Amino acid sequence: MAKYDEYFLMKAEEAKDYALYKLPDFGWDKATMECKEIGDGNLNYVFKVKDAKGHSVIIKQAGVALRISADMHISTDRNRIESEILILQGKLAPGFVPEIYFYDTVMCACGMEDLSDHDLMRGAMIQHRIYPKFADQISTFMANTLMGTTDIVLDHKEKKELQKKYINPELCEITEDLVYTEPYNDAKGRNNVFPPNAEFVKQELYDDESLKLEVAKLKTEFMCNAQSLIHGDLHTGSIFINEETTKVFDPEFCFYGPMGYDIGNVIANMIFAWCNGDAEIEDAGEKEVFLSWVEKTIVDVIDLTMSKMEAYYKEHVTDLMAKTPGYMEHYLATILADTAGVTGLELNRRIVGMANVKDITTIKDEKKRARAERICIMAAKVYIERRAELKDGKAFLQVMKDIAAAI
Ligand code: SR1
Ligand code: MG
Repeated sequence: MAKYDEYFLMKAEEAKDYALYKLPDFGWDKATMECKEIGDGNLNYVFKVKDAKGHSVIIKQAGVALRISADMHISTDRNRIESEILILQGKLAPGFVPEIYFYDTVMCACGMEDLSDHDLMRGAMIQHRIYPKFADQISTFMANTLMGTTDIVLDHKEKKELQKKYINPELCEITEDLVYTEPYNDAKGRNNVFPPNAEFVKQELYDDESLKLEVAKLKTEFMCNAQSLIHGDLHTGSIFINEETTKVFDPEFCFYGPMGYDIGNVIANMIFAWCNGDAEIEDAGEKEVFLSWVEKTIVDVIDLTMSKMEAYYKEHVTDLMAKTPGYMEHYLATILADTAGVTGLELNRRIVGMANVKDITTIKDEKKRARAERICIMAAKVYIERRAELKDGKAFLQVMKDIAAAI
């Protein structure tokens, strides 16, 4: 058996031996142990190791080259960041992240709780399943992890230590390029634009200078507002879910940035789910049930997150000046405006950028897919340009509904 004292990218058989080596006291039944690579993300390799006696573990390893593109290389240290953040988030929001059993800075791999009794949320959305507890659970996760890592709550030196420790330039650069730049100019020639919408994308995104000005302002906000230790990639592919629980994973893009980045990602990805249901569900009754739940979830995620943040603020604020009457309202209003802006940015980048979402790309009928994309883009422009005007969940939902009715 290898000693794992030098990095190499594992294959399934090696990951099985590695699980045995790292977790010798797991009670493994060696004879029936098996391993499968199950990753479907853009960056890493994910192995599920199990035996016939019910033991299992997920081994996640960072490769030097990204899965989405062999030309893109980023530091494998992202696995350490992800592991440490999951441990921290598990303390701030107990029960909302998988348990980390170990992490290994040589192999750039970690072992974590197997969540096979949950579904990956994006896949579940494409199958039009509903999860009535999701809005309450994700809003608790966000309020606790976001507010709990701010300057207004933490000791300022402790916050700056965290900021220093989790500065994440390479992963941030991916976001700065893929979310905040390329959807508006295809600067690196790697956008994936659905051909029937090519002219529409040119007119509505590449040629819209006033939109670009607002995106430029939001980009500075992303790069300069070290507000909170954000997840940094909180889409439905970073969430495992079942009827009872929501588990957030994959926080490798985490850094000190604006809280609205996480909340806006959740909202945009619910809009993708809505567009998929709108295009793909044929039965009118089923469609009504799924779309109504998504709509209620959009409203509730906004309103519950904001109200839980307000409660957290009132209970935990330590900064003296942040206790000044009126400041909390200002603080929360900027988070909500950022949330709207990021909702729009995430919508645009998943439609025209390098990393698309299956909710949209699996829509079979060309005309329906083109319409879904146009709904996302036109709603995105309103979320970005009128971000300061959207004051609650109902207002967020109305933007999408009005655009969908018009297209
Ligand atoms: C190059 S990585 C593309 C995307 O996958 C990740 O999940 C992030 O969303 C990133 O933007
Ligand atoms: Mg990811």
